[in-house]
Amino acid sequence: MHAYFYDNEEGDQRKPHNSGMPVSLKDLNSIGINYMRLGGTTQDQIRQVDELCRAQNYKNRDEICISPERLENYEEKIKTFFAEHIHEDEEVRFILEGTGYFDVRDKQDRWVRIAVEQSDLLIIPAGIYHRFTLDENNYIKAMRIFKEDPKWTPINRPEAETNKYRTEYLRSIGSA
Ligand code: KMT
Ligand code: NI
Repeated sequence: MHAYFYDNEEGDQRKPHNSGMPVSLKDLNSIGINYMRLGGTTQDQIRQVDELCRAQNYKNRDEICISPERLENYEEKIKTFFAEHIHEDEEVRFILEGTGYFDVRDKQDRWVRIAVEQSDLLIIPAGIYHRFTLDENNYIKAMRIFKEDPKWTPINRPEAETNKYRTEYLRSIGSA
């Protein structure tokens, strides 16, 4: 995982868009993002995921493979993933293969780009504005982990502005 401020240049979302200004894990933690890199073999990693799910009471999981060949309605889904949105539950992702970018808004509403790869486990809190894109490798396989039944529905900006999970999130990071 590495993170940096997005350059906000027009053009292909799959390009790095690296402004050259890094963002630390501590900065990410301060906006409620949790990150772990899991060690060992894939089997060891799955055991660690199981342990996390027990400890945090995450009850469901599935796997998603995103590539032009492997995902149905690819173009449409890619657009949905990249629309700025929140969820009413955490977005927990363990990267099994490939790479991609999660963009999250910081306290000053700047985009922070988080580049993820195999072995990265990212927890995006409920209520934070974010989006996802593949990078130029055009391939990622991730385990999606949910508390209960997946609360799939993305709530896009600006409808999310008055959502209570958004308000609670802002309070949790000391911004409201
Ligand atoms: C989401 O919710 O944005 C996704 O599931 C796609 C990213 S998972 C690598
Ligand atoms: Ni999302």
